[in-house]
Amino acid sequence: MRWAELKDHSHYFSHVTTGLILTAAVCPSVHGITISTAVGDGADSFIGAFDPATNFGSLNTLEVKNAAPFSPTLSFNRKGYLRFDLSAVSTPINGASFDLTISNGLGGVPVTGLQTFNVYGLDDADVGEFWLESGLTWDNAPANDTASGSDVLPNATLLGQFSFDGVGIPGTTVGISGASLTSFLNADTNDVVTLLVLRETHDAAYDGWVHNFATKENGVYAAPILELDGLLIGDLNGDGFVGIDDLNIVLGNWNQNVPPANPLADPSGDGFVGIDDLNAVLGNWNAGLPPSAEASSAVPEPGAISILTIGSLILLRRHIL
Ligand SMILES: [Ca+2]
Ligand SMILES: [Ca+2]
Ligand SMILES: [Ca+2]
Ligand SMILES: [Ca+2]
Repeated sequence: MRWAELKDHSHYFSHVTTGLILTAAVCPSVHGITISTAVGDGADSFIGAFDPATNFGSLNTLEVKNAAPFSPTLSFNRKGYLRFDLSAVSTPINGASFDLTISNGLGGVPVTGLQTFNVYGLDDADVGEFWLESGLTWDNAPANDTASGSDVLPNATLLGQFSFDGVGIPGTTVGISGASLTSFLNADTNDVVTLLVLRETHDAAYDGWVHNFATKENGVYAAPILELDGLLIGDLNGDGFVGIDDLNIVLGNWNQNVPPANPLADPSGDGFVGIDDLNAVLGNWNAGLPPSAEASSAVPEPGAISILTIGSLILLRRHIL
């Protein structure tokens, strides 16, 4: 069905109408930890009513559509699903934003006017939280109201909305932020959260526009991200990345009491710089976004590698004991 629809609309691809961004759905200025759907147990996919048993997890866009059905038994509605891994983040966080990038992709008859999208959070500890990126379908997706292109089941909660005009402009960042999103993330208990993206704006044309957002498989536009104003476990110097600088803070104060040792070297807070502090760094090694100016520090220098090896041996020895 997907390809039949594609064929029907192929003549529109050459003259896509782009619209202007109307609302301030553009990514807010939250700084700190950046987590994409490519991290850890993260995942992104969409589900399609036209092919309810098919998985689209490997595609490079998230397709979203809410339109009139083609027939009583056939609709081209689509909903987006995104999961983020929060295991490297220490809660509570102080603020958060969720960002998507509009992408090129499957089109359709262009829509006009304001297009509004709802972002929902799947209940924490829901049985469907660990959906498979290669297995999610319209039929098995958690919280999917299969009778609707714009509704979810009661096990998901509305966290916010974003809007833009018409088909949107590829490369534009859209998303949500605010207290509802922050509270939802702080309430998480198992280090994974799932967000659903549904188009609230209904299209009377069954063959109308399919909105596309970049997934982590997209080579042109950025993957979906959460930007969190909080503490990245192991990021002792607070630069948003767990790397050699943080390791050196621990090793430079190794085996000392605090004070005189640097308090930053004691993330466990027990007043001593030891194995717990080392594990906070090594356990989240490479988490976060490498600071661009010091990108080279993400690659340990020869001298640092030996220090890291020593650290790994200490970690290993502890596991043996
Ligand atoms: Ca994917
Ligand atoms: Ca959760
Ligand atoms: Ca750091
Ligand atoms: Ca300690």
